[in-house]
Amino acid sequence: MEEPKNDLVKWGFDNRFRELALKESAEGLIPARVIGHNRHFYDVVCEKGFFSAKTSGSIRYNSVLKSDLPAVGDWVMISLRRDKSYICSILPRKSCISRRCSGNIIDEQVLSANIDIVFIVMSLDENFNLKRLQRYISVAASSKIKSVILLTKSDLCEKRAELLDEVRKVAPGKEVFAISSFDESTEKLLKSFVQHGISAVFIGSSGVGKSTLINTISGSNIRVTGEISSAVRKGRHTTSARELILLPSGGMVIDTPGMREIQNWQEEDSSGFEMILKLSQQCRFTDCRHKTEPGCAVKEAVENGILPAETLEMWHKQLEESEELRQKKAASLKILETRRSKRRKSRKDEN
Ligand SMILES: Nc1nc2c(ncn2[C@@H]2O[C@H](COP(=O)(O)OP(=O)(O)OP(=O)(O)O)[C@@H](O)[C@H]2O)c(=O)[nH]1
Ligand SMILES: [Mg+2]
Ligand SMILES: [Zn+2]
Repeated sequence: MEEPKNDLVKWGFDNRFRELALKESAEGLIPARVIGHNRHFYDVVCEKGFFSAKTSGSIRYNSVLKSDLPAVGDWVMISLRRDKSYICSILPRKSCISRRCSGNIIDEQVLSANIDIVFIVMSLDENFNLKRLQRYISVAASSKIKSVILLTKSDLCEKRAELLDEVRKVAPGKEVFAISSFDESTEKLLKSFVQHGISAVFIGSSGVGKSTLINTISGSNIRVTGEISSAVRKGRHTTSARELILLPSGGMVIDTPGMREIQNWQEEDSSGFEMILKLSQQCRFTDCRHKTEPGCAVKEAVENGILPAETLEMWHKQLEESEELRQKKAASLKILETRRSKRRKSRKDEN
């Protein structure tokens, strides 16, 4: 009797990926989704079940940026062998959330791939910070993925209506919810977004309640959260790896470790700053930078309390960073490409 096949559709395998996979399947490769990653192995799911796989030599040798390597959420083509499995190629991503790794060479790190919805999580306690929120919004927006803002720990907050208002100003048109992770209504709310075949990712600082929300939506304690380990007095438990989880009710969620800071990999994105763009049409000068120019409608809006000062501050910062990023990216790419060709050459010499 043939073994029952793992239905990849519930893992998000749609017609787009099916077509892409068909093109590559000639070499005996089969499609799989990366659902976890540790230092040496990738956990993948395919029609035949769950496996642990390594990247093939060609992926390793041909990657220039970190983003050329598989990430959680990626659809990949694997060769299944009895002893070892290899990831041989990555199917083109339909979307991804990336951040910039900085250092001397800047590089793109993909946090998760093939995502349909991003939950930006911020708690209504000391963690509340509009600038950080703006940053997350712009990261999600530049990846062209729908984002929803979840303000957690509303049970601990007395100024909830006030804070909600502030967030709405920073994120006009976005869906914003003030919730408590433990409320029954929260499960329903999350499920209304994460339906069959949909992949959602939770991002936000450490301790804001991402893993708790994942437990809530899955209706079980599959994730270890801060609370559980404080009970055994081992200090706060924080999530340490990205992992894609299939929900019993359908849909998938990715838990991510809290990030202290997220820096955008993409340059210049006006998403989240729509209000500034609109206002700037009324500035006296068409090239107004909204700094010291007279007749600036944007600065006026800040003075009148229509536009949060933080938003304008973030806009200026983003413009500066964009310019810097553009220059650094170009320089880094050169260095990385040189490295790659050297590596190729030494490999040829070896053979
Ligand atoms: N009062 C209250 N506490 C919450 C709520 N949501 C989460 N918590 C608590 O906040 C703490 C941290 O929650 P986690 O879910 O571990 O936070 P996290 O975002 O996954 O943190 P990292 O894994 O470090 O990124 C735990 O003690 C939770 O019980 C909430 O809505 N209200
Ligand atoms: Mg966590
Ligand atoms: Zn202006």
